[in-house]
Formats: sequence, C-alpha cells, structure tokens
Amino acid sequence: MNKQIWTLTCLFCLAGVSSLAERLPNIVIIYADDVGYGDIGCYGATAVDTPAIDQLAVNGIRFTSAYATASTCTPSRYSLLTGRYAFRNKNAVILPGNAPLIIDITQSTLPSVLREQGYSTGLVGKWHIGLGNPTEPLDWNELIAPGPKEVGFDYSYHMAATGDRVPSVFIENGRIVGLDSSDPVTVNYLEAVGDDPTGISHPEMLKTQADEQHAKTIVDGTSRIGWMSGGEDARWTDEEMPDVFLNKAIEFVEENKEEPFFLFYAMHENHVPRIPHPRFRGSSSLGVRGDAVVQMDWSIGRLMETLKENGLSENTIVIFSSDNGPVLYDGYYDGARELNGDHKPAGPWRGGKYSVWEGGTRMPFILSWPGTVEPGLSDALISQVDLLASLAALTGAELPQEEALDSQNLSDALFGKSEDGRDYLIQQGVKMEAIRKGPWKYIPEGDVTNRGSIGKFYTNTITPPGALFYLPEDPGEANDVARIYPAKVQELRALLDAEVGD
Ligand code: NG6
Ligand code: CA
Repeated sequence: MNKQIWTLTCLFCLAGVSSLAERLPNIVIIYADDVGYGDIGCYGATAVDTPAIDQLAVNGIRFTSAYATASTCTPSRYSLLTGRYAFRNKNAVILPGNAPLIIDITQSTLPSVLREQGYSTGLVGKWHIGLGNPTEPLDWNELIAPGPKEVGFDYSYHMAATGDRVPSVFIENGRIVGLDSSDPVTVNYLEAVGDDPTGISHPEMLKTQADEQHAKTIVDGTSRIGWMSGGEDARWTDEEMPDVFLNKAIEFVEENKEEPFFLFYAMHENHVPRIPHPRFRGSSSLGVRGDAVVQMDWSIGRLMETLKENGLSENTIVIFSSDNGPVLYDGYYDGARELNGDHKPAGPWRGGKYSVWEGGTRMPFILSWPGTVEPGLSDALISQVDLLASLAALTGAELPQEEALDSQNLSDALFGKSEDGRDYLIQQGVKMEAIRKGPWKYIPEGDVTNRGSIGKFYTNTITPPGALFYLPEDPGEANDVARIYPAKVQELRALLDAEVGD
C-alpha cells in the first residue's frame, strides 16, 4: 500500500470511520550490542535484573533458537537489514569508523521495503555499516552520504561505528550534531591526525586503561580505536549516550505516531567502552558490564511506557534481540572479567562474541504484539536474516527473492502460529562458518576464534571431518559425535558447502 492510501486511511481514522487497530502495525526492533543469551533475566540471568525485557516476554513470545547471522556486529547488522548472509559480501567485516557504506543501495532493505508500504522509518543508535562512497574519502564536515537515508531510513540519529571507534560524534540526518565549521573533524585509522592526546601519550588522562588497539585519540577521558581531530563541541559524553539515544527514540515515536512507523533502536549497551550513567553504577553485581545491561533495560522500559502513553501498545510489534554473543574483556580493563563471578553471559551455550560456538550467535529474541500474538515460548529455528521477508509478508510488500537472497518468510513461527522455523541456518564466526539443522550443529575443520580473557584471541582447532554436536543433550558443544554419525556429517557438510562454498 502506498503513502497516499495510508494518508486516506488516517483521514478515515480521524473521522472515526476506521480505528487505529485497523492500520498496519508499528514495528520497533530493539537491537542490543554484545548482549548475550544469559544476560537477560527471562533467559536465566540472576546477577542482573531486566524487568522491562522480562515483561516483553510475559506479553510476547520468547524464542530459544533464534540467531544472529554472525558473531560480530557489522555482518549481523548487514544481514538483518538486507536479508543476505554477510559471508556473501567480502566487505561485511568489522569495519573501521571511516569505512564506506557496504550496503548496495539499489537493493531492497528492511527500512526501504517498509517505507514503500507507507511506514516512516527511523534509525537511532549504532550504525557500523559504513558511510560514504568507496571511491572518495569522506568529508565529515559536509553531508555524510550515502548512509542510513540511502538505505531506507527517513530519519537517523546515530554514531558512525562503535563507541570505541572515532569519530566520537553523533550524526543526525547526515550531519554531525553540534559541529562548529571553524573546527572541522578529521578521521584517520592509519596514522595520527591533529595533536589530541592518546591513550599511549597520556595514560594518566584515562578513566579506564585500554589495550594498544584502543589507545588512540582520547575523547571524554576514554581512548579509542583510530585518531580524530577537531569537532571539540560535537564530541559525545559517554555517560549521556544512552539517554541521548533514548530521547531520540521517544521523539521519533511521538512525532510519527499518526502513521505506521518502523524504528530501529540500535542500542550500544553493553559494547565497550562500558560507561553507564552514574545513576546506574552499582545497579548489578557485575560492575559496569551488568550496570550497562540494567540501563539498557531501563531505557527499554521508558520506550514501552511511551508506546503506552500514546495508545500504541496494542498496535506495535516490538522485537528485542542482540547482534552477537557476549564478551567480558574487549579492549578496556573495566573489571568485567574480575566481577563476573558465576554469571554465565552466554547462558548454557559455549563461547561468545567472535566464535562459531553457539554462544556467538544464539541470541535472546523476544517478539511482542499485545492483543494479536499469544504469549508463549518457541524453539522454532529462526535467524535475524528472516525479519526482512517476514515483515515484508506481514505488510503486503513484494520482495524480489534474488535481492533478499537468504531471508525466509517465517511469519507463522514469529507470530506464534507454528513451531516450524527454518530447516537449517548458517552461523558465521571470524573466518569460518558452521551450520545448525534441527537438533544438530556441525563445525567444519579449521580454527574457531574466541576472545581470551585478557588481551589475546585464541583458537580451538577442529580437525577433519569437522565436529558434530547433538544440541538437545549437549548444549555446551563438549561431546563431538562426528565419528559416530558420518552420514549426518556428510549431509551437513554438503549443505554448508552449498551455501558458503568450500
Ligand atoms: C574489535 C575490537 C573490539 C570491538 C570489536 C567490534 C580489537 C582488538 N577489538 O576489532 O574491541 O570494537 O572490534 O565489536 O580491536 S562489534 O560488536 O562492533 O563487532
Ligand atoms: Ca556487537
């Protein structure tokens, strides 16, 4: 349906001819960063309270076999927005903060498809899918494009990449917020620019010490990956970031409530640097890592109240998930490892961020649509890559399958009408892929990358014919049964090779 028809529908609404409930539902995707399966109360966390997310699960469906496509950020976000596995795009790897946009803007995306259906589309929070053209270096002081707008977002308020990467500024609709033209921003990832202190030259200025990778330009007492100069007035304050994003998300809802809206609320908690607002310090027993989760949950609660206050609770689909598995140490010595105690951030799953072990991609995933979707629990196999085809189907959009190549319409599973999800899905780690099919998980021979507790990455080496796990009895992927079930290995190997090539 196009915008014009929607405008008419809204006029009918005002005239009392049609009710709000008869229009297409609003869609809010709350996408957390590095939050693990076991970090959420309703998935078993006890060291951190998440009442708002738990309430979403009371009102909605809590999925136990939902996956991000990859165990790092850029590839997972790429898949969610484009409906394609990220291993098909060699540029879809963890990007520096000055990388060009990696999405082909001629292709359908989740926001562009919903926009075509009459939705107002908004991005608030983390981006990390690149900005600008590959052919010329980006001038941060001009209009920053292509970016979210060209990908399909009418409105955007975001950071360029991550909190630990420069430029440490917010960008609203393609312009750095609060930029003074006499103090232009320069960004470089190869060599120093300007004369700002760095973590190496001025460690005494740091709130938290960091490894060498994160010891470049200091912004607001935290050293980052990459160098920046200028933009003094535009630089963010980390403690305020979650509230800045929350307020923009609330504003977007309030300004767009008269028509269907799609909000991609890409929260940054609890990615490093973990710097929650002081009012959340000490709110968990896990130090800043848990406190950041508590703040994230509080913000989600505020957003849910906003929906309620505006009479939108019943006509809004809210999806909560995360982009990749958890990590304790990720560049800053912030105490996350020391204070973790018995907390299991990945829940029952092995590994976490960066790995193809289950903990890297098995995500918390809750969908609520009060009044339409029956609350419950579902073990249907779903991937975030399926959101595009599923939401396109829900809103009546045509989606050329060759564009959203890997996206399957799983609306029956998502809205609780069926327990049947995908037949199988691919899990992308760092430099290797694995496959889950039914109860089985297969990892081919190679090195599984993991984040070590201090500084180093380490690998688990898988030897031929690869490793096979029966997840219902072995959620921790400890008991390799490849030699007992050679036919299963062969079947999964062939499926995996057909998708990713050998
Ligand atoms: C890694 C960083 C890590 C984090 C990650 C991106 C190093 C050694 N580590 O390269 O700190 O920034 O990139 O995280 O540089 S993600 O969630 O956005 O994928
Ligand atoms: Ca992430």
